[in-house]
Amino acid sequence: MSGANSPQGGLTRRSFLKTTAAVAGAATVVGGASSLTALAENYSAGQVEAQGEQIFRGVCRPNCFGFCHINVHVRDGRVTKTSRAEYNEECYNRICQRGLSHVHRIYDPERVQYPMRRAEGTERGAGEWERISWDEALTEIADKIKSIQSEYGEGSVAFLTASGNQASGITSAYGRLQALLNASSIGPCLDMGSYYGMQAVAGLYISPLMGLQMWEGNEPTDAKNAKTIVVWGANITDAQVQNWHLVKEAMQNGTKLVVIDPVFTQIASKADKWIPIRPGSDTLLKYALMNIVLEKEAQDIEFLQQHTVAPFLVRSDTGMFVRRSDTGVEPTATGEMNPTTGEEIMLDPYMVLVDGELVEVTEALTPAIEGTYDLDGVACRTAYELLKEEILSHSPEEASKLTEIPVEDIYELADICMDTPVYHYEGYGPQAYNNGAHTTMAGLTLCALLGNLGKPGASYGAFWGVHMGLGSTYTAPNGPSTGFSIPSVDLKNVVEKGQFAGKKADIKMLWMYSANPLNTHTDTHAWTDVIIPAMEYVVVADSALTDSARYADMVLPIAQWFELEEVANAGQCSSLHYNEKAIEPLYESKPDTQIVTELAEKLGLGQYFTLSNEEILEEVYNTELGTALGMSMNDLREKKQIRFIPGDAETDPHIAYKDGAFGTASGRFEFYREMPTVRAATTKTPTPEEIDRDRMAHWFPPLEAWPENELYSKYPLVLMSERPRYRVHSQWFNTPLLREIDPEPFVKINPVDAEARGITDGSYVECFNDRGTAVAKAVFSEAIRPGTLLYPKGWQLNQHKAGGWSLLSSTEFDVFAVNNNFMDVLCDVRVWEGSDE
Ligand SMILES: Nc1nc2c(c(=O)[nH]1)N[C@H]1C(S)=C(S)[C@@H](COP(=O)(O)OP(=O)(O)OC[C@H]3O[C@@H](n4cnc5c(=O)[nH]c(N)nc54)[C@H](O)[C@@H]3O)O[C@H]1N2
Ligand SMILES: Nc1nc2c(c(=O)[nH]1)N[C@H]1C(S)=C(S)[C@@H](COP(=O)(O)OP(=O)(O)OC[C@H]3O[C@@H](n4cnc5c(=O)[nH]c(N)nc54)[C@H](O)[C@@H]3O)O[C@H]1N2
Ligand code: SF4
Ligand SMILES: [Mo]
Repeated sequence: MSGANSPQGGLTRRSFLKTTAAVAGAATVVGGASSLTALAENYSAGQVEAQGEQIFRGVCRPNCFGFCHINVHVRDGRVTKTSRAEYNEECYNRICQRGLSHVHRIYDPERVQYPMRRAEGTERGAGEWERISWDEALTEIADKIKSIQSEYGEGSVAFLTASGNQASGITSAYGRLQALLNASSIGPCLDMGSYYGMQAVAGLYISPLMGLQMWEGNEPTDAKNAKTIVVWGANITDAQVQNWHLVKEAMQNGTKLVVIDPVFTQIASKADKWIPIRPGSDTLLKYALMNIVLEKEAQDIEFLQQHTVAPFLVRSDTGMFVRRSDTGVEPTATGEMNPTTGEEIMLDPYMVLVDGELVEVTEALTPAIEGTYDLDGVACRTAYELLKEEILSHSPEEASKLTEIPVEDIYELADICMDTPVYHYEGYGPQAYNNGAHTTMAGLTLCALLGNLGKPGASYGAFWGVHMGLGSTYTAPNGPSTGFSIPSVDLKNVVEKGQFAGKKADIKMLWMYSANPLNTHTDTHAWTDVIIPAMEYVVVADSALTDSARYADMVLPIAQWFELEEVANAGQCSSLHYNEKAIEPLYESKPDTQIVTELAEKLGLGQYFTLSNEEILEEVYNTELGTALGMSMNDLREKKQIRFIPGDAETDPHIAYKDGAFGTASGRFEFYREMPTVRAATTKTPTPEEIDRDRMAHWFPPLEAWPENELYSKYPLVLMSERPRYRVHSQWFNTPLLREIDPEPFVKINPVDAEARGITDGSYVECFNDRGTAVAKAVFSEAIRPGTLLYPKGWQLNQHKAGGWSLLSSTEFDVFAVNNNFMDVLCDVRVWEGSDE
């Protein structure tokens, strides 16, 4: 049996060895590094229109951060190939093997071609489908929405999305429908450890062009201005390929590269120094580095005084900063209104110490960063004193024991960090543990201590922006939805409790689009055993029969990226990217915008959905603001790529926190926070201890993946994932060309761990814990430290011989960051006893 319904999802084992070799070679070509010039020159020959061919501008838009501009070559209404198109900023020209294999994805015989309903009398997930017409499908969905809403309330219908396609048309159309229905939304909890950690201490940057740097750091084109690039758990050569040439070019100019990663990754192999670290322990290493900074008196006093909360006094009774009102002077009115609360802004300045006296911060040129003050019997200390105490409690020797990094290496790394400017490139590995937000907070704090922020070459973080829109009311014509906003990692709890935000919450219908949570979110069992069974109806709109689609009652075929006009609005480069329609939607597929429009008609909301896909984009971009900022649809159609942050990648790269300006309440770097607030409301409430803990970066072990954990004696291996070159998350999972090179799931294991368990290289093994199992081929690798396993992520369940990777992780989450703990997982591995075929 082959095709979408085969038990192994059409996984091919044919081996066209010749093709494989050729493609594997091409797979390493990314970007415009100078040593690849010869290849790049040959390659450009294929980027022009051949006779009888038309080229359309496409944008490849999975969330790999790349958003590569692509020439979509079309002949007789069919895409014949894809090639690299030019960015306006040349240094961002790039394409990868996935971008080159679109033809195989578009015409994948297993693509969902028509609406499919779960066959009557079969279980969800059984894989039996009945082809139906669009009219039948949308009538059924509309009836379900109406009946479920009337029985359980409007918020019982929920839409769930993730990062499958971050673009304006699709988001606007679903947003509008959701708002009009007062439906609930289930939001992604992906990479939120670092996002939360960054905004906790440094605030958010919103550019005058309406760009929001969700992950902030200097633009990677600035890395060349650093003496050293220190990579904290980023797999740049594989997961952020578009930036590798920037790192390499910096190295060719003399910048050094240090990589801190438990795994000897490809980029680690290119580094001047690789520092293997025990998973989940980065915060401790950062504190040890800060300890050495203090020992060597290398802290930047002026930066601390002027740009951080170091001189602010903290009250020992409330934990709040001392303000002028604490001295009995009433706050004064400013006459200005707070745009969010509508209340008048009152002036109540922070107080600092100068010569032992309390002074308003604006009056103090050089406030003391050390010192105490007795405020009518309440002891107060500067925030810097609190930080210092925390730093001094973590010696390099203690950190060395727990991180398993030799103490000399910690000292050497401290020297590197002190020799500024240093470009700290943070990836998403360290934050994928329950303590992840604190590694980001600690990394930024280390840099603030050294004044290594806000200048060329001096940075800590990542670089990823999203455009916030141009004042269009399209997504909420009658105001925002009154439904619930539930973080996906908490959905299981909400379903079990039937409560959210102090109200009854009966989520009974789920519509998933641009998301595959049964695969890409933690704890598949939470979905298959709790969430999905609690639903009366499940819809998935996708072009592939994913794990999530397989558990749906109705699967809707969507038009793929080059089959409609769109504007991609997120990612690295912080630009809007214009995607032209190259071909008609294949088979019976429709753009999401059209699906929403046709459904709205059946729901009696037709008067709100009179615009075509193109007109929706015009409505969203042709606002007064859009025209004023040069971001109208005309601008986009003409320019193709428009930055939504000021500057120029090559000549004027974005500098985060420029000149020490931070987006926090105080405008300073807040290594100490008065009142930590959660990123998103959940069914959990922070305890007083957790609030106290989150005021500053703190070291505490991962929830599970740590030797002290009681599970450790039973499950001694930390289960980590990597981003494979052949998929972005679960996308391209079935693309025949890529399956030739990467045919089936495998797991990398250190030979020491394998031999102790009688496992041989290339044999099938079962990774397991109390939550679930995954069977994959063992690949011996000295690059994996003993005590860990590493699997390339994104295979669908039915592509494994048994089980699946996300069955092993849990939906536990940190109450503040509300993040998926992808790597905070313990397991063990054994020889698989199942049959080979
Ligand atoms: N091909 C491909 N590219 C992708 C994606 C994809 O699925 N496929 N996904 C995209 C997305 S959404 C994201 S968020 C990015 C992520 O991009 P990256 O952050 O570059 O990649 P990750 O695989 O998340 O992890 C980075 C590294 O962290 C290491 N690591 C794990 N635990 C720790 C730890 O405790 N400390 C330290 N220091 N390192 C640790 C891992 O070994 C890994 O090498 O990749 C994007 N790019
Ligand atoms: N084990 C492990 N799992 C992880 C991670 C990890 O490090 N380890 N990383 C996580 C991270 S950081 C991320 S960002 C997530 C991503 O998680 P997801 O966003 O769920 O992953 P994708 O597979 O990229 O996309 C989901 C689906 O969107 C569909 N899609 C694409 N375009 C469109 C469209 O235009 N319309 C509709 N309706 N659907 C579309 C795709 O076909 C795909 O099936 O994965 C996470 N999963
Ligand atoms: S998958 Fe990512 S890196 Fe590859 S071509 Fe597409 S956008 Fe670019
Ligand atoms: Mo991500």
